[in-house]
Amino acid sequence: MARNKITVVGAGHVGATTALAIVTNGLADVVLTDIVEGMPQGKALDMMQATPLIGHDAKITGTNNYVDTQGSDIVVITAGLARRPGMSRDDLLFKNAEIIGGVVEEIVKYSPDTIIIVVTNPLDIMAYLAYKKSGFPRERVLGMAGVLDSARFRTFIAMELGVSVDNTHAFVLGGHGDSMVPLPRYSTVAGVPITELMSEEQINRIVQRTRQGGAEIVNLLGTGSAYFAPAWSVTQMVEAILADKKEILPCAAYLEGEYGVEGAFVGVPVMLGAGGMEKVFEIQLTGDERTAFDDSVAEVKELTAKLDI
Ligand code: TXD
Repeated sequence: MARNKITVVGAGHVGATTALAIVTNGLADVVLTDIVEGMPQGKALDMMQATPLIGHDAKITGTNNYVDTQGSDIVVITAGLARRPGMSRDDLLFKNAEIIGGVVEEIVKYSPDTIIIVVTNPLDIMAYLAYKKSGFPRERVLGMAGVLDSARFRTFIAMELGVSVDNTHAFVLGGHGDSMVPLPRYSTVAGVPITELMSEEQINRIVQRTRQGGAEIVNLLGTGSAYFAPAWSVTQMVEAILADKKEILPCAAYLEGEYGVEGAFVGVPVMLGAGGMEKVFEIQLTGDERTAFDDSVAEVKELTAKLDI
């Protein structure tokens, strides 16, 4: 049986770590591509040499040429710039939009049937751009953010209550970043909502820390942003798709009326299977949750409108 093939575009922190996570979990062969010459080849070779120790026979290829990405089952896009001093959020938006536009064109040429998972920030807008540029049905374009935000929330719940992360489940909606909407009422420990296990003060504190999860790490690192948890988050989505798990995970998806949203990428729970985003899973929101969600959607739409797509 032929092994699955996954391309990771951008061999930087998140891209290379994602490649390693995919191989570590024995999910697929990986093609790692970047504009920098030699670097993806070097990282791929280093990872190949780890496979005897990892115990999986994956083939990892580093390249600067999209020909090598041909026929990928899934393409993960992590290419882009991080914000530098003096660069506004809008500067970053336009620069990364240019990069994603070019990448998607190449991807579509060599893998017309692939499923795209966008990681590059600003996430919801880059996912929207990839969707429009690719011309793919919405099932085959997803953004990764909610799995990471939920993992952060789960970690903080486990730390706060001193329980296993295995017992935690977290629900996060909305756009990626400050406007995300963690839902404590649907976040549980061994099936019990955290609203029954923690005080309001405790919940507010960890909700706030989850919202600021990315920034907290950026500040500590000094340069660059988080990549271990992001890489494993992508890998969970990859696994759900390859194994046709029908797993419900929070992802950025293109909404066509669900949650009252028409024509925008927003983080919602979706069912992931062999077809990609097979279904949007709708849940009832209370008044406050609805308002927070709508604010988040408005923020995403405002930023999307700045791009002439
Ligand atoms: O939750 C999430 N979605 C995120 C998003 C979590 C973590 C990181 N998030 C975003 O992912 C972050 O804000 C960035 O926009 C991307 C990638 O983050 P990473 O930390 O991996 O950045 P690096 O290390 O700078 O790597 C980016 C690589 C680098 O090697 C560049 O040479 C390459 O992208 N790059 C390109 N590759 C291919 N093609 C083009 N055009 C290109 N341009 C740059």
